[in-house]
Amino acid sequence: MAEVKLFGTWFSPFSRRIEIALKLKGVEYEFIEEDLSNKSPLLLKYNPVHKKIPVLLHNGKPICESLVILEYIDETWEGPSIWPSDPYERATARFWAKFFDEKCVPAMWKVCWSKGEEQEKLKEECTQLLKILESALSGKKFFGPGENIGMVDVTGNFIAYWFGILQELAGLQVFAKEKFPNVGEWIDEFLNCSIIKENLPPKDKLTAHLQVRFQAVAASK
Ligand SMILES: N[C@@H](CCC(=O)N[C@@H](CS)C(=O)NCC(=O)O)C(=O)O
Repeated sequence: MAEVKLFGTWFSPFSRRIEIALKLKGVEYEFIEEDLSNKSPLLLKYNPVHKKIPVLLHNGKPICESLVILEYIDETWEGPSIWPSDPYERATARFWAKFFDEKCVPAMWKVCWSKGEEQEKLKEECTQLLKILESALSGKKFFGPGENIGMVDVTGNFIAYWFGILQELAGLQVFAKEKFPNVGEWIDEFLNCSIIKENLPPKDKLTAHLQVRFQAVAASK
């Protein structure tokens, strides 16, 4: 049987994505929890460029970067396609997944850790990004394909779950359901799916973990 290992951390939205994809495909895997403050020699060996989780190890061969791993999983294992097969829909899905990772995740992460003028700029940037998502989701339950939850939605897990918890801890209200109802609906539908619910870190555990980081940042200032 193929040997599949996933180097990740329980609190990472990036490694959670991979777990969802492996489960959807019915692939058995071993999860190796990394300590990111003391990265293992194996992680550094398998991802010497970025030195980040997740890394998927398939029969001894490493694959890095979550979006690349998600495509690899789809191409390697049979079972339900996790990316659309139609080339145009596939390209559109890649576009949104890239938009989440390159635009939304960095701005939504940074706005919660910044202060003053920098935070005000980031709030405005996040508002513009949310407006884009609001219009992309107009008349749609999920990013899809069709009416169904797909890999684009799964790659939006940070926006749908982590960002809400971070906002609360930072005392911000960049996202509010009243301001962005389509995004709010999408978040509710997303968090209601059983495959998602089963693959999210528990809210109290994640909140406590992030709170320690907030306290450490506050103490260092
Ligand atoms: N672009 C990467 C991002 C992965 C990422 O940021 N991983 C974080 C954990 S959530 C990490 O390993 N950080 C360790 C570090 O930056 O040293 C992907 O999609 O896989």
